[in-house]
Amino acid sequence: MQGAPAMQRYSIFSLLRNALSHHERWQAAWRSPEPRPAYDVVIVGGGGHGLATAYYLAREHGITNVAVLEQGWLGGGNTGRNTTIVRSNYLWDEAAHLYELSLKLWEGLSQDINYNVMFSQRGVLNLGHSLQDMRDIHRRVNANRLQGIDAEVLNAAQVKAMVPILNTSPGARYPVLGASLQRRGGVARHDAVAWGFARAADARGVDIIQNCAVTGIRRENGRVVGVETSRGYIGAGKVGVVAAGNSSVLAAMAGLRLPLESHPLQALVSEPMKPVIHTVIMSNAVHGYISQSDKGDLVIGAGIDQYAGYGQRGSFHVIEGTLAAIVELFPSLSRVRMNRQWGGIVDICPDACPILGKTPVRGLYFNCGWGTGGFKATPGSGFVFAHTIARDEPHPQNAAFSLERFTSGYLIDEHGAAGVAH
Ligand code: FAD
Ligand code: PYC
Repeated sequence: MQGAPAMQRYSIFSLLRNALSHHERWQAAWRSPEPRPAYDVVIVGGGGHGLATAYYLAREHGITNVAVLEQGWLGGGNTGRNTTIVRSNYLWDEAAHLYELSLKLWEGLSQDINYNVMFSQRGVLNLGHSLQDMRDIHRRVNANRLQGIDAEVLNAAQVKAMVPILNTSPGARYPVLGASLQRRGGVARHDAVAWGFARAADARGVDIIQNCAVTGIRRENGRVVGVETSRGYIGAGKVGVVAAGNSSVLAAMAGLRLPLESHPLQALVSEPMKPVIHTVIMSNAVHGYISQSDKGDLVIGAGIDQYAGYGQRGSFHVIEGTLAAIVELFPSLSRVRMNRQWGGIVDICPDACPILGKTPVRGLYFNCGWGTGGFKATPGSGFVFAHTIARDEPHPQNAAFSLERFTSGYLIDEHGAAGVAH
């Protein structure tokens, strides 16, 4: 200890003090205020997207009379249930630019919100198992390069060099012919994203109110005027709904129908192991993907359960199919034990792209339909949604993702890039 720098001494003492306490001296990261009678903007949903929206409303537009209403606890929805993959390698310009805006924000996020979100750019591989997979990979990599997004095609030997435990033998049930690689892709700590945005938004004056379910959306003369909640009525100049798996339920409260289907999507983690996988590996063909957390557990995800529903749990046959595929790809993992499994509800649009914009009700905005892939979009989604709410017009990067595309027919089909889970 002698001669240790002051900062280090402080950290060791505070670590000891907190280890021996019951955390009673910990400073709350955000306030828990009583709801005010009215706000300029009410955000429904305290997941990453809702909290990011509130943060950027305050930071970019100076709108701080804002409440985020969360029915449970922050990040208890899909934000805390996803497998944390971040990438921007989508096919069509509209989607690729939106996700790339987000990826650029991820690259400075920990500094921006002064909270370590553990963003780790360890690369994302999308495996190709057939000639058609490889044609699709080439097409998407070429598109990404034209869009200014980093993308490479790897052959089987290059994939093997990156992931030695992957079975690349030609006799494998799913032979690996190659892969696309986005080196700037990776993973982040999902809870930290919610907590970091919450703390940063709170510091700018946003009220974050947990255990506050929105039960109705009040309208007068075609305009939103407030929300009914489990803690009473709250007036609002504008309302932004960012409720992921519950979007259709919220839309119905405003007399709207959205082109969404809600499905369970599940994931599981293994016991912790020494590092064996240093990148993210996804395989659309086999509906499985895997990465290894810094703690050492294997993080494994599946395709959606095909039935629609609101139960935040999955079914055994999907886990069984996914683990069979993972073991085919990584035979040496066959004896690893799985520790935990969970599910979240994802809202999926017919074109596997989100809805982000205005609704026929004036002052009411929806941000939904991210399906199986919205975690990577968290900062970008919040950034453009805040712009849309503040200015009552879309940001150039979300203009194509309006509700009108389902009547104009200008769909943006990203089923290929949304990939694995579909
Ligand atoms: P949420 O975090 O779900 O936030 C919505 C919030 O709204 C919830 O907290 C909910 O409680 C609240 N709410 C709902 N109704 C009400 C109401 N009436 N009143 C008040 N609050 C309400 N995406 C990726 O990019 N990469 C991945 O690797 C990835 N893996 C995934 C794996 C799984 C198993 C799952 C389920 C999803 C995955 N996703 C992934 C998708 C991603 O998690 C979501 O798209 C994203 O987290 C959505 O964020 P959100 O903030 O909109 O939603
Ligand atoms: O969108 O990259 C993704 C993803 C991976 C797993 C679930 N979603």
